[in-house]
Formats: sequence, C-alpha cells, structure tokens
Amino acid sequence: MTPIRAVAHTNIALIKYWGKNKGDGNLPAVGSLSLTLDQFYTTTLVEPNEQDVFELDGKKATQEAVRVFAHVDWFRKLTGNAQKFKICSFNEVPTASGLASSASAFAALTMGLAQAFGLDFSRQELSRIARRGSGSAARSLFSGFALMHGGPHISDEGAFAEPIQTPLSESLAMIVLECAIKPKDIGSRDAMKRVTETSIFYEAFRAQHPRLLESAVSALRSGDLEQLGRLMENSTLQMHATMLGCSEPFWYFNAATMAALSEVTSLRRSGHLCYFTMDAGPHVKVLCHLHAAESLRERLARVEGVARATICRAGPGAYLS
Ligand code: 2P0
Repeated sequence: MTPIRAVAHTNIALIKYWGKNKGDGNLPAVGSLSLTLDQFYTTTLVEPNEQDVFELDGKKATQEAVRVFAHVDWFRKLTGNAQKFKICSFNEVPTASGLASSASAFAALTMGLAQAFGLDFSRQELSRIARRGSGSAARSLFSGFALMHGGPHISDEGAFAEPIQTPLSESLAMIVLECAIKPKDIGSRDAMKRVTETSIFYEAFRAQHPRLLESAVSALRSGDLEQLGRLMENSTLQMHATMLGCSEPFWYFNAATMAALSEVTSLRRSGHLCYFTMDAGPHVKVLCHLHAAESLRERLARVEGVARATICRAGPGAYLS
C-alpha cells in the first residue's frame, strides 16, 4: 500500500498567538492573523504499521514523537479505531528555530491522519483538530491570510482559523532573514507557559490584543500595507516585551536580529515600505510589496549575521498529494 502523503506550508503570524487558556484542548488565549508562505513546508507520509513509529527527516525522532503520537491517539479515540502508523515527516523549514515548523508539521499530520482514518472533514474542522496539536497549525490549513479565533472564553468548537480575503494577497511578499542556524534554546510552548505564569506584562498584552487584531484585519481587508505593517510590528514587540517581564527573563534577539531590525527601520525612514516581525526565535521576517522584494532582499541579505534571505509569497493551504 502506498503511504498517504500530505503537504502543509508554514505560516507566519502578523498578529501573534501568545498564551493558552488553562485546561485541555490547547485553546489560544488570544486570536491571531497569519500569512501562509510558499517557500517553507512539511511533507508527511502516513501508513498503517504494526506499531507507532515517527521519523523526522529520515531519522527516528523520540522527542518529537510524544506530541505526534498524542495527536494520533486523539484520532483513535474519536474513531474507536486502534490502528497504528508509521509516520515520516520531511521539513523544508529549519526545525525548532522559530520558523514555525510545528505549524506545517501538525497541519500536514492532521490532513494525513484524517485521510488515513477515512474522515471527511471540512477545512474548518481540520483546522480545529490541527490546533489541538499546535495552535499555529490551525492557520496552515488555509492559503494566504488566515484569522485564528481565540480569547479567554473561546470554546473547542470556536477555536479554528478561517481565510481572510484581501486585495493584497497577490501583491505582498515576506522576506525571511535567517539570523541563526542552530535550534533555539527555549521552545515556544515553554516560553508561553513562563510568560503567562510570571510576566508582569502579559495581562497588558492580552488586554489590548483584541483591538490590535481587529484593526489589523480591517487594514488587511482594505489593502492598507502601511497600517497593517505598523500593527504587525506592535504585535511583535509587545509579545517580546512579555518575555522581558518574566521572573526569569529571556529573549530571542541576537546580534544579527538587532542589525536586521535596525536595517528595516532605516530602510523605512528612507522611503521603503517594509515592516518586520519575529516569532519565538531570532529570525526576522519582512513584509513588503512584491515588486520591491528583490531590491530589499539584496539590501537585507548584506546585514551582518544574516545567513540566508528568502523571498516568500502567499502559499497554499494544506493538501494531499
Ligand atoms: C504565532 N507562535 O502566532 C506565535 C508567535 C510563536 C510566536 O504560534 O504550543 O508552536 O504548539 O500551540 O503554535 C508558536 O507556537 O504553540 C506560535 P503550541 P505553537 O505564530
């Protein structure tokens, strides 16, 4: 039997998901807004097997397998089918370095497992299920821009993503600047836990977030890159500020990150429309018009410490291939 093959692209949040509600279900304490990228993705093969096995990029991956098997268990419980699987994932995205590999990983896994268990789910349902594996994965079910619902009172049924239409979907680019080549020291799950439990800034972050998200969605729908970009930068810096307010503070900035952020700000001062964002890692992503992307990429690739600068456009939602 040929394995089921599912592909999902990573997405980058313009307005950040940061923090979970207490209890089960991996429910996001705030909503988020993202762009799925065409250049970075995960391919996952799923086939029935005598026991559960998980391989990542051709090697048995014991640490990552815990969350993968928990996701398979959820499907087994839902269907009452005890089938075991061999699951092989291949990342076209640097793993665990803040380029959202868990988003593409759990979106592809959800798509593959739904097919393996013979479940005919809508994309919205698949998005809810992917969220249980990883919050950001809910958004990778969709092409282009996606809005993920969240909040302190969000339910399991309500916590899914949906696509957002915008005149900007074909005309925007995101330049990914890789500012480190090693895995990050603290994963986003642990980071969120530390922040929500100890940061003196988290409550402020959470309280203003709905307004920020609403304004960003409205800027996106009306095609206002300038407004969208500014709100994206606010969201990024507010998220990173929560980490500095922890009882044991931490940060993801390195020297290359800081140099890249400065270069984006200085390019903007000289009239270029470009805006930065960062996630739980040192990399910097720059939102701009597609027609300006190559000249900006050349400038940004010269920043000291930037290992690679890749232009991405809007990518597809998760699919079976
Ligand atoms: C985001 N991040 O919106 C935010 C911004 C990182 C910074 O979603 O615990 O791996 O699996 O639900 O999705 C990364 O967190 O967290 C993330 P889990 P996830 O993209």
